[in-house]
Amino acid sequence: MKIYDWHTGPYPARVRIALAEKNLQSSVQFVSVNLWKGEHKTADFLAKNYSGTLPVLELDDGTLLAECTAITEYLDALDGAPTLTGRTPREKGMIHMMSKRAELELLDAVSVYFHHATPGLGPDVERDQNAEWGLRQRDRAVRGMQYFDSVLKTRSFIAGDVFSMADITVIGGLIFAGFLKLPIPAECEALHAWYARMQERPSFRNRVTMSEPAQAAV
Ligand code: GTS
Repeated sequence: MKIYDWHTGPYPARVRIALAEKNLQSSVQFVSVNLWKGEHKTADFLAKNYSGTLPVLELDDGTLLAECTAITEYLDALDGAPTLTGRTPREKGMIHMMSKRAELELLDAVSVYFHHATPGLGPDVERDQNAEWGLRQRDRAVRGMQYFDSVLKTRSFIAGDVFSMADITVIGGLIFAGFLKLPIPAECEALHAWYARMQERPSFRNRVTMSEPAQAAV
């Protein structure tokens, strides 16, 4: 299998963490696509993923899977343990809901802020910015942090009592927020404590060095 990604990217981090949690790193070859040079918007790459985003998983039969959720579900279905997308119908439902909520209320919101209200990937890539929309999404992301803090006051992980894809999606959001110096509000003590625990996981620590990037880290 091949993964087209960018080694420091917050969305690629979601798949890299999933691979590490499942000990599948040696099953994939990483192909670096330089976002800062706009390589994800070339015709060749758009033929792989219509949406022009990373990561993309290419299976040995040539099947192309985009979307972190779809890729994580595919990887999770390859073997049994640990399970990232749920063991029971209830767990599966909760994890999917909370992961989607983490995209809507945090990760995708931070991403819109980056692409619309900051220089983003630079003028050659960011051709359709709307700063007002970006700033609204920044505020939405901060409200999202407060929401996930309230969730973590009631349970150990985002979707229940086990680590799951939903935790990985919130981690992606906080990695992206960290790049942009958008802090977790100080009063969000449960979210701070959970994130400190997440950063201790080997899958978090080793994710960037999982491949040998051809380009310098950004
Ligand atoms: N919904 C997609 C998913 O879940 O995979 C979003 C993927 C996404 O936005 N990826 C970023 C991207 O390609 C990669 S990174 O910013 O995290 O490194 N962004 C480039 C762009 O131009 O939107």
